[in-house]
Amino acid sequence: MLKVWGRINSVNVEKVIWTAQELGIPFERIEAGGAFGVVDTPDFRAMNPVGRVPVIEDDGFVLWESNAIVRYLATRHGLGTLMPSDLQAQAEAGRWMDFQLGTVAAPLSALTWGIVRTAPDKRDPKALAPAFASLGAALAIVEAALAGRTYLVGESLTVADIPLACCAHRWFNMPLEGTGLERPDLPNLAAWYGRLKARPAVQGLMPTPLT
Ligand SMILES: N[C@@H](CCC(=O)N[C@@H](CS)C(=O)NCC(=O)O)C(=O)O
Repeated sequence: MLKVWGRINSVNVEKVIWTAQELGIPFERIEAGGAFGVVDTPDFRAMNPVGRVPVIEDDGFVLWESNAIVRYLATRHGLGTLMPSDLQAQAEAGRWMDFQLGTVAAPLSALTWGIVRTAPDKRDPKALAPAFASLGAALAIVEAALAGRTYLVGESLTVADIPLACCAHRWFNMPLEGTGLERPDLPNLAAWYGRLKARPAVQGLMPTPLT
């Protein structure tokens, strides 16, 4: 059976669990990372020298890097559905996944640590403002791409949507009260996030409040 190492409050682990659930793949999740530790053990480092979650093991095949895992699972179990079979649609989906990792992930991580994982009286909104602006600007690009569309690529859910929707969950649920930071209005993004979050495969995942 597919094994997934990683704590469930990691955005990168969520992508993988959502993908597995969307594809109906049975899996076992093993707690690792954060308060669970494990990531610095020799056994874990032998699987992932970076010491990060998620990691999967599938029929003896070990893989780390969340978006690579999402692509692998979708290609193995969902070619023509979650992974588009058309080469150009596949490239577009890959582009959105790279955009998530290359442009969205860093400011989101700064805000997760600076807001979600920092007590309200210790937050420094001034220091967080650049990350907040960068994330808002990146998500405004997704907002524009979603105009008149239900999904980012094609007419159904693909691997393009999952990583960015996991990030959108954090964006929309980050507690901003008392920080003076204000989310720009992104109605297409909000509607898309709402549709995706209602999918059966997402139920129980991505809880609020964020941790
Ligand atoms: N680019 C990597 C990033 C992995 C990563 O930074 N994972 C975080 C959790 S989101 C982690 O393992 N942090 C250390 C820990 O949880 O102990 C991926 O997408 O898989």
